[in-house]
Amino acid sequence: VVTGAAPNDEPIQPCVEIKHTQLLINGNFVDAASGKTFSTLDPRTGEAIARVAEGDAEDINRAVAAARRAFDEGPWPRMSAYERCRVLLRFADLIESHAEEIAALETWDSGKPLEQAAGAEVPMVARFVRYYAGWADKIHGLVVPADGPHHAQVLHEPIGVAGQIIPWNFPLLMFAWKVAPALACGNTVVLKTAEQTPLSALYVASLLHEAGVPEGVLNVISGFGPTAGAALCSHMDVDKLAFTGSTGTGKIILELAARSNLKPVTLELGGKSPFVVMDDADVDQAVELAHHAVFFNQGQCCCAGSRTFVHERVYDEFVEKSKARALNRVVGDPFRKGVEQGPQIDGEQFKKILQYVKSGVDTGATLVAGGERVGDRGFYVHPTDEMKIAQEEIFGPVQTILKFRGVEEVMRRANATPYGLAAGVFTRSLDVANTMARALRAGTVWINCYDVFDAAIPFGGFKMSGVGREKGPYGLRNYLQTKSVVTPIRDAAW
Ligand code: TXE
Repeated sequence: VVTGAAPNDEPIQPCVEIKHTQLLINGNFVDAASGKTFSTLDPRTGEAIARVAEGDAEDINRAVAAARRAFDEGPWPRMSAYERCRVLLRFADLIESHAEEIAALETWDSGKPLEQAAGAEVPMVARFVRYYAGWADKIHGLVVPADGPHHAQVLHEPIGVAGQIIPWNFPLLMFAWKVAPALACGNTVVLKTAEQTPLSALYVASLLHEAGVPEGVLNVISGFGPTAGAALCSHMDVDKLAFTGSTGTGKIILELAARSNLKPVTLELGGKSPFVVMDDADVDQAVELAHHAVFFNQGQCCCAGSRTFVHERVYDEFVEKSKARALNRVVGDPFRKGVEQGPQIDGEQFKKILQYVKSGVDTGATLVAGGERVGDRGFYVHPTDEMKIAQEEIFGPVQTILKFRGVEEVMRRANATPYGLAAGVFTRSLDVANTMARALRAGTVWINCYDVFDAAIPFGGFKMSGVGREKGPYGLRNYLQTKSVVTPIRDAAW
């Protein structure tokens, strides 16, 4: 493995000031009602970056009350859609003008390479906010040609107070995916960040206020899942829930919603996505793409192409080249230039990944590269290539390369998982590409590409990878209620 900067070197000191560590409730940064705080850790060292207010049920109550007021009485749902659009556009401008600070905070808190945070995530966040800003004044209802003399209209209204819970792998992007469509539709929001990565959301939420969002429209609570998260899901005054995270927690959330007020829930959950390489593919290109599909973001992507299926005719060449590519991967301090892979998010994920690698070897897989810790502090893992039929989400830099013989076989095996978030197909044959695109049970099928994200393309899972779709016009549906209004037409001339 190439260590761009040995993880044992002194970590680079980030050039960013941590301005916000309190909860954001009703437009003000405040302490938790209990006064409690928790440490957010630097994944490079495992040491605390800052103490952050620890919200729990009482803070959720305060935040939901503020969001309720802002929805029921405030100007936000009633103000002109064009005004809402302009607030969101100003927000996107502010994100861009503070891009360096935002990217540095994100890297510090999550361990992702700064070049990726600054070059990809922050620009995507601004683009995403602008996409939904553009929708704000284009949400139209319908007029229905009903039988009889009736004027029937369908109104699309905001749903109310949205509770949103996000994970730690893309803290900023997940903030944008959740908050932008909700606000564009005129809803108010209580968002709970992941306990591992509270910092960037608090910072960008302050920019949204600078952009002119009214108080109480966006409330941000840092805290833990079973306390703050569960309280949000169970709250009787929350009208809708949106969650990104593990399938296990998704099930709990659905249950809490059902047991309280049956609020609708959208879920974006885990995956075990197949990446299929046919024998007509350009092997070098396929190796590179498959490498990125699984190793991007330290392997911590819900749609990671973590089961690489390779046709038997090119299998040996593919494994050799993938091994070389994994060994060339630059692991090191994510603040250093040229580093491709930083540390895993925390000790728990780090241990889980190494245990999966061990269990692969114990059950007969061949470990061809990596598979152990890099350095002796922080949560760095050697990029790993392994051959093993795997079913569970590893969420780390571990590539599992499986051999297949034919199209029918690989389609069956690719679909043989409880998940269905994404899939990749690498082939020169249009027929194979078309057949596979229809046969694969996944919310997104990338053909001869992977991880292409665009604000306008819907994203979400089949099977246990989720419920509903985010992004594009589909993402608006999650935040709108449908109301039919029927009026008789008296003395109709027709
Ligand atoms: O996830 P959780 P964790 C997968 C990945 C990873 C595993 C565990 O496989 O290894 O999940 O990660 C909040 N009520 N993904 O434990 O628990 C929690 O505070 C309400 C895939 O971090 O799902 C955080 O804000 N909320 C994934 C959020 O849920 C609760 C991204 C996600 O945490 C809660 C992350 C509860 N009872 C992990 N318990 C993806 N789809 O991208 C926890 N939370």
